[in-house]
Amino acid sequence: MNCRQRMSRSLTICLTMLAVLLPVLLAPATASAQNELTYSQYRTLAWAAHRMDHLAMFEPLQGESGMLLALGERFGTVQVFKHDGDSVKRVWKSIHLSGIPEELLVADLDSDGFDDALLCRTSGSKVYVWGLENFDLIWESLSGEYQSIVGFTTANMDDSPEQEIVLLADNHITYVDGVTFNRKFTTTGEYTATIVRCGDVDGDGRVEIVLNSGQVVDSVTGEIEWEDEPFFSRIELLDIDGDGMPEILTEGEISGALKVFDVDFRSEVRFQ
Ligand SMILES: [Ca+2]
Ligand SMILES: [Ca+2]
Ligand SMILES: [Ca+2]
Ligand SMILES: [Ca+2]
Repeated sequence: MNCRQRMSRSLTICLTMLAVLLPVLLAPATASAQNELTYSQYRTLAWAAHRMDHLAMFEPLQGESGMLLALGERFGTVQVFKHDGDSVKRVWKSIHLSGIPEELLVADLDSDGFDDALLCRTSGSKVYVWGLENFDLIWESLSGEYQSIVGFTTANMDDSPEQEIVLLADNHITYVDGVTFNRKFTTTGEYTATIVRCGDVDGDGRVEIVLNSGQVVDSVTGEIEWEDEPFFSRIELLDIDGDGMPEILTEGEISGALKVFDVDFRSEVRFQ
């Protein structure tokens, strides 16, 4: 065997060893990748979280694998579960709340582009806000402050960059600042809605409040800008035609038709 043949043989041996060792060397990376949710697991979690008021899903803040699911249970606590590809474990449980959790939201209250707060509305007419970092309680509405809170959302309603918590409380719409938690505005008008959503639905640069009772309300004056027949029980805002203005989508809880309203044209979208 000459020198060239020996080098060739050594190279072959090295490549063979590499082929054998490579899977072993890559094993730790493969194991950690298994902790990520599969697409199917993620979709199942997201489906439930988006369909149910008592669930809210959010990403781990430090970029770890998996997803977090907050659940408001009927014995009076909110609990957070960490789901990854091969396990689920509870990472936090609240104190006993005043009333039963009715709706959970995750929000970016300081408007920096990252979710930072978990909010819960309870049957005791209270709202609780916990920071996502450590689940410290950062605000709760005062006991007795509201007789009933039937719906809420978060949106930026005014000139301050932070979001406001928008409450449907005692038949009025109230904004609470998402950073100072001061009450900023309460409408004089009364509304009988159960779902509130906020967005610039007519493209005039000002956010409107959309209620499932069928009213579109100016966010600065609290006056009704436009009103149609009552919407179905559920409403969402989504720009379905890409013109930069969200349409109002409404459907019933169980079955029936979808209606879409374009507030800019003050009419139902006929899809013709
Ligand atoms: Ca934030
Ligand atoms: Ca604001
Ligand atoms: Ca507007
Ligand atoms: Ca649109």
